[in-house]
Amino acid sequence: MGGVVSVLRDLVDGIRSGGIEVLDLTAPLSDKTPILLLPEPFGQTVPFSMQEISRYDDRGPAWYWNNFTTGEHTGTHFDAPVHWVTGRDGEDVSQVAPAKLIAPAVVLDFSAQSAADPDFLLEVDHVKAWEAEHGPLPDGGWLLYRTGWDARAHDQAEFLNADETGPHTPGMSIDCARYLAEETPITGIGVETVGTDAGAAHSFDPPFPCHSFLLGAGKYGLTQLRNLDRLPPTGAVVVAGPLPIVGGSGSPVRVLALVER
Ligand code: 23J
Ligand code: MN
Repeated sequence: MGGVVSVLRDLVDGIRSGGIEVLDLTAPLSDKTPILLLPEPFGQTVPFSMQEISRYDDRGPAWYWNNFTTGEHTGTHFDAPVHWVTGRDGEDVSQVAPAKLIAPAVVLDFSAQSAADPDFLLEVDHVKAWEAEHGPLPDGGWLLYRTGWDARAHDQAEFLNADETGPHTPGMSIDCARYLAEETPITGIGVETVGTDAGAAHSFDPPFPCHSFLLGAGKYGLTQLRNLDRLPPTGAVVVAGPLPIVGGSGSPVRVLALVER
């Protein structure tokens, strides 16, 4: 018990002194936040929006407040297992254990490859080569996949990068998704793009393999992260707080990273 108290004291002291930096991996949420567009005939999510209730006026002289409208899968958000048919008997977003929301994270940087090829796919061999250099993927931790795509998040068209053949954004191969889901101890994967799957993944077999395999294995997804370039390859701790929407398939999430300086 004493030991636990001193670890927590060291943590808060470290944060206050700057020895531990707190980074925000969350994109700001507004009506400009890019959203996923699915091809016909699928249903669509809606953009984030706010409706003012009162602002120090007749409707409420001393208070300002809003209602807001959002999809569960808007902006920086959390995918729960029940989001996908393969995880339909799994957890909804309110059922994710709080202890799983604080976890180690590693960062795999493929921003150069993604800049050269917007359809770049992470492969099993890329992950194994990274592990040979940095050690095993963290048990119960996040694999954060850096692609540089956060630099496009100010503009829906640049972010989705779609042409007549559909969206072109980096992701991972079918085999890599299966490998991460079934052969590694990670709790989930985090990406900078609008979803965890590649833009072209609608035509993969199975479609959207990252969703299919990871969520089917009871793992999680985090999307539209930023500031991954400020994280070390290993050693960061991520705190991710989705709203406990009862029965929800996901939620906008604030994602913070703790990094020792
Ligand atoms: C529904 C269908 C396909 C996809 C998605 C949602 C997401 O990316 C998401 O936000 O989970 S690819
Ligand atoms: Mn999602």
